[in-house]
Amino acid sequence: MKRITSFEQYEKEYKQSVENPEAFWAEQAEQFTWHKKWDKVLEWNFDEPAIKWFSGGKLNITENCLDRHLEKRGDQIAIIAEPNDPNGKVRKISYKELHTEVCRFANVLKNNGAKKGDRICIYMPMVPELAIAVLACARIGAIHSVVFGGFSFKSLSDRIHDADCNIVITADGGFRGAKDISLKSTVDEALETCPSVKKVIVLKHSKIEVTMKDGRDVWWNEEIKNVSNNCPAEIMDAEDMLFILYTSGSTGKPKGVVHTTAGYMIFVDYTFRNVFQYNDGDVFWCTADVGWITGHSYLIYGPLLAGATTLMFEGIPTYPDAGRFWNVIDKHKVNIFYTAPTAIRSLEAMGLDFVKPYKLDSLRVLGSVGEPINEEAWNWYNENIGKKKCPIVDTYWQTETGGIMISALAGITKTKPGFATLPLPGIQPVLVDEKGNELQGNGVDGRLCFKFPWPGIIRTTYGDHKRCKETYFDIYKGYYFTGDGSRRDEDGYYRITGRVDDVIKVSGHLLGTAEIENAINEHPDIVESAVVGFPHDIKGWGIYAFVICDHQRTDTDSLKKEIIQTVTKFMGPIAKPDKIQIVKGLPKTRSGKIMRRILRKIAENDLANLGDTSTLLDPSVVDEIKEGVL
Ligand code: 7RM
Repeated sequence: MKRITSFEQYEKEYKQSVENPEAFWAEQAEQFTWHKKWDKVLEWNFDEPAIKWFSGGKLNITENCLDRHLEKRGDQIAIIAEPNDPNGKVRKISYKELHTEVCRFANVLKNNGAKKGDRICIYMPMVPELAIAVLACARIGAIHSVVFGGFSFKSLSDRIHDADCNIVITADGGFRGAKDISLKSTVDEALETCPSVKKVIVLKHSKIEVTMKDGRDVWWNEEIKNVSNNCPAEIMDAEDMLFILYTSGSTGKPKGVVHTTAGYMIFVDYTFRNVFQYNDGDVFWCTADVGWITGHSYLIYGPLLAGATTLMFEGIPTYPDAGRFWNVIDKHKVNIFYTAPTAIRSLEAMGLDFVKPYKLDSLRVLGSVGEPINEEAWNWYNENIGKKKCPIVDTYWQTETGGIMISALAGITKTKPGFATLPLPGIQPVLVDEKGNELQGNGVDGRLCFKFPWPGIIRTTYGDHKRCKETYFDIYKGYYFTGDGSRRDEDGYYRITGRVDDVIKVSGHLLGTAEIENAINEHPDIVESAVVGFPHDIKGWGIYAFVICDHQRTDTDSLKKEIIQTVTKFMGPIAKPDKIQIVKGLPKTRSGKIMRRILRKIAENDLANLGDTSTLLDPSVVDEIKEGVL
């Protein structure tokens, strides 16, 4: 398999990709199975936005993930599934078997009324059937919308509603550490307000009791018995939708990020092979949940397109103890390990005794994703996990970019702790000032944009193209805006400094502060709330909520507990506030806008630098909040 093997080659390829992007990406597209070749590599316009890659081309991504490999590596393991229980049964699924399972489940979907273009919601634990469900949707041209199993019924029903799904695929429940998580009952609750859903297909996986609704709910394990192994792939247009994945925004409800077939495929394949320097036979482990983009691109699609062996782990890093990741790496001889800084920091905090029992000598490459990796965590990862022999790739990208944008190529690009380093071939980053002027040269700080399309770029936000335009393409004319700040240092290396809008990365999960506020406001005694992030040693960012109560409740401890329960119930445990401060008023401008800048400073305990408060409607609220700061 072709890939970049030296820094000189990277520089050459980068130059070619900027001088002639169409020729560059067309060359990457050649290796795939196409039913019809494309007519035009790229048509684009960032104003609308309207972006088409490989238009006229016809293909199915699952033929490229599965059928294409059968001849050469049919018996090679495609998926290793490590269960939550370290003594449980490991499952190893070959490419041949995965192909058969995907075809069979695709037939189950058809038998249950699924058609090309339908939206199908997947709400499952981290088991191979989740990957099978995703691929089976793609096989028949249905659009998958995976919802993270940690989201609660309200987040689930909002997403099902927005995409107007007709089928939900779920399981009775799943295992996470010592806890059993029920999923089907959450689906039942969500579906009370989702009349579009006609069928629910339920995998029997845990021992959790479920109720099945007659005519609507069917068991996966029953349906799969009497179907054929054969399911021809639906032939898709290059720009047909492949999936929707919801991501939080700075306002309102999450947006359904839309990715299409050919561009996404080519981009995740190229970035997977080059960033991780994947060698034939390597075992690759991405610890992200498939409910997030990292799981889509680098647990399922990227590895399978490359014919790799991908590991799927159902459990958590601290069960049965904080050595579990390292245990799994030794057990399955993992060569490339890809995780998030928050996981590294939390395991570092548990101490080296959990690392020492393990050899970790199969490891060759380490990856990081999701948030800036601080120098201390980088060094700990390098010394104790990589034994100073494994290059660390700090990969910067987003749900909207489909795949990795700025990253070292393992062992090829010289790394620097805290820096994502350089753009991949085909990627043209720019930094702009607040007015949108491009900053030239090195040694500059600005807002990170991209000025030219790449094949994995977001095409639209489902059902609301205007929102896509306004969020990403209108803020700085002619550019795609990421929402992140970044430095470009003297060497031209990029260091991402974090979000410049009202979303926060909490333990690697992107959350909108407005979404959390809405969940808090579901509590009957809360009139208004304002949520901001504050720096947190392990989570990266913690959640600080300022809340106004509609009558004086003296039992503040129980009120705070109730608020946490409310957020867990409506959004999910990942959005639980770390700190809740009950206040009488919020700092608002005369036009009624909450001045979050001030609240952020208070939450960070930087009380001396609140800045100008004279434009506030009532500056005295700030003193009251300052006094009660937690
Ligand atoms: C892949 C993913 C996107 C946001 C993005 C950044 C932050 C991601 C890095 C990073 C610094 C990194 N998708 N981010 N990777 N910040 N260094 N290597 O995380 O849609 O969930 O989040 O994550 O703020 O805009 S995401």
